[in-house]
Amino acid sequence: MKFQKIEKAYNEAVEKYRDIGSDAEEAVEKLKDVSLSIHCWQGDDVAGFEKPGSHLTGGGIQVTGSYPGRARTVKELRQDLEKVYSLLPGSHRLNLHAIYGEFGDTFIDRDKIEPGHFGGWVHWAKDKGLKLDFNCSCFSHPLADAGFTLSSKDKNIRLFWIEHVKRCRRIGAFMGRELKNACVHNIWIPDGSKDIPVDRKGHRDLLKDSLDEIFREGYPQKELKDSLESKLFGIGSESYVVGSHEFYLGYALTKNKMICLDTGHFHPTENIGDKISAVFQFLDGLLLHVSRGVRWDSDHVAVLDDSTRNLFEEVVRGGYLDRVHIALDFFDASLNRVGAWVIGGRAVLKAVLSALLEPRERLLEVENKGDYFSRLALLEELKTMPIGAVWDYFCLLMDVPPGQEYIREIIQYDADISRKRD
Ligand code: RNT
Ligand code: ZN
Repeated sequence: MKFQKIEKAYNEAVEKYRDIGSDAEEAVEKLKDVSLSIHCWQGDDVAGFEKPGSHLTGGGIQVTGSYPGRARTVKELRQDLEKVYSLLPGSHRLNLHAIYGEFGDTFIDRDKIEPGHFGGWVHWAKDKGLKLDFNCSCFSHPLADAGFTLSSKDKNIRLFWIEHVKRCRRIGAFMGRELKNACVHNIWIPDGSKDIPVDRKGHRDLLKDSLDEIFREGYPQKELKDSLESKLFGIGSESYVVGSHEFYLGYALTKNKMICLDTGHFHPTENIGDKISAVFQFLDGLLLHVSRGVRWDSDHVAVLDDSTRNLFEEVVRGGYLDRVHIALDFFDASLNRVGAWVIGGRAVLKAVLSALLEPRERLLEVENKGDYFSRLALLEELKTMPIGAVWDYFCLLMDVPPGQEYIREIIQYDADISRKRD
């Protein structure tokens, strides 16, 4: 019965989209191939498993909220992730940070981690049919406390982090090899300063040298893809960030790497969507960290807002879906964490669907004719088209709850699992 209702609404929606010039059936087919890299760190407030029970943050990464039920062990995190995947239509990836290894009872410092510490994740991923992405963790560590890691003027600190990142790339390549699917390894460092520095150049010289050293080790593209994430400012690095957008864009272009555009890492009025067709003139691949900055890089849960929609409109309009790696990057501890993941993941998929439902040729035609009235009118009409009916049908096809049904499931999970943890 439910299926029939959804199918009926979908068929009507297909008609309506056809009338406006879009192919909803094709949009559904294309959405099936869109894979999100789900960030492990939403489940435990970026704490990781280095030291059991530890709850460290640093490097400007700020988690606020005290909702009960944070995942405290690898087992709990996997349990939460399984719930998340069961509520996201399509087949998705897992994005791990280096601090999420299985280190046993002994403390393994970051310059000592090995592929073996991630063997359990690889095993689990194989079992669940997931692919993996990876990140070095250059924060929440005593050697990051002074504010500089790969660009530190202290040679020992720098060497420590270089070793860490080298090992992380090795681990990423191991994941890519094992899962027969390239692992995206992303580097984000918190380096910068609170107050006005006089040697901006010095740290950037060092960062460039550190990266050159890190990338001396080459891996086949089918195992590992490297990405570099810039930032405008952070808490404690308000006046200067070593790894700025210009720095990494330049580095990526000259060394054939990807950049990562985190939607919270630019001036609040900057349009991230606008950057897509600019950087793709010169880059082969791009990583996106979809987040929601509220007044600052606050890492709120992604929602279907104008900027997220515009971002994916630009990805789809440019024909770049095959060249972008879409990852989520938010962490909110003020609501059920599994629910937050699901809201964000579903919102991003809806944003992609919404972009796929645009009557591209018609829009282009009126724009090329200079008929800006029709262009604006069509864009307005699209906002009230029945995307929800197409979304529900897609969920049903992919065997996940359509519409609001996941809310009940999250509330149940909250009562049965999350709230029983603390
Ligand atoms: C920090 C960056 C970075 C982190 C994660 C944990 O501002 O966005 O991507 O959020 O790597
Ligand atoms: Zn990010």
